[in-house]
Amino acid sequence: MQELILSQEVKQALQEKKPIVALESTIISHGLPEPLNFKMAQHVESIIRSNGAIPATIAIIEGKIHVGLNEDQLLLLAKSDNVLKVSRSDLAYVVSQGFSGATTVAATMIIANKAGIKFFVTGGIGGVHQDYNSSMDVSADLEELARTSVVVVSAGIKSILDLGKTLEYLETKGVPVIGYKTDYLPAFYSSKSPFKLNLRLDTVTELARFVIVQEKLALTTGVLVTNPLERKFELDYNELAKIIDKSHQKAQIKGIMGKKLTPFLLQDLALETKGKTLKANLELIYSNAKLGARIASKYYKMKQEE
Ligand code: PSU
Ligand code: MN
Repeated sequence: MQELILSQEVKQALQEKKPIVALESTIISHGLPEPLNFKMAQHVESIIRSNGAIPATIAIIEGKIHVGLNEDQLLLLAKSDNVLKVSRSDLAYVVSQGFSGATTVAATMIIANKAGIKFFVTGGIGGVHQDYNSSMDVSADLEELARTSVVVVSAGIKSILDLGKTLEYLETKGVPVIGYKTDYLPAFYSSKSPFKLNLRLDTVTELARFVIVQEKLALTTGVLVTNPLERKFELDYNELAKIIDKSHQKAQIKGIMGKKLTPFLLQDLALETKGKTLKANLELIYSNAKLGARIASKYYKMKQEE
């Protein structure tokens, strides 16, 4: 089997059955601008530590799959223009060619699962794109949630996507989508979308218990925990929807699609909102990191007591 390179800290935490939280690297290389991306990458790790877990940022560096990165590696991901965006379909290519790659939610889930890491924190997942009827663009993140047993903590689904179709897809695939302290699907930059969720849990203890039962029932899908951004950092859902429409039109005129679409839209929104989406993006990642680390810690504690 292709070897994973675990950082010393991650190796030890796995041996000692300590809580670990995986982090993706696409948000570093393709989701946020420099130098914010590097600051975020470091700060999110420190939040996970201060909430009782060990962070494991995942990426491919010169063909080697790394779980837990050092500062130089984070810096490379933040600065280099030669880091590919790697989803499930790109993994073997990047590894076999000896390239460097930033992992999406899908690829991070695959690697975390192979490493034995149960929890994963990100900003937002990919989903069904708004132009699905013409493009058939559905993120591989959804299929991965359907088949890989990792708990993903996110701020819901970016409103650059079709939230309704994304929820339907996840439901069809049997992926539980849980609202943490909310009845409505959070929309990434906005704490609330008009889409009602079927599942709501209000405490970290209930979330940890949910994960344990999911495992006992051998339900091998992923779990999506959606954590609304604090109101004081959010952008108005309807106002943002208008800006997103414009960004989509720009993308269409420029012929931007596929892998390039999400990074383009994120960049354009940051520009159009004078950085407000960036501020929101950072805050939601930090809030998710805190929640993810707390669920992981609680889960391990409950397992020990069983
Ligand atoms: N959310 C963000 N920034 C990002 C992404 C999500 O705020 O950069 C990334 C994640 O890595 C996610 C990916 O897995 O976008 C989805 O891309 P695509 O739609 O091409 O599958
Ligand atoms: Mn896509």
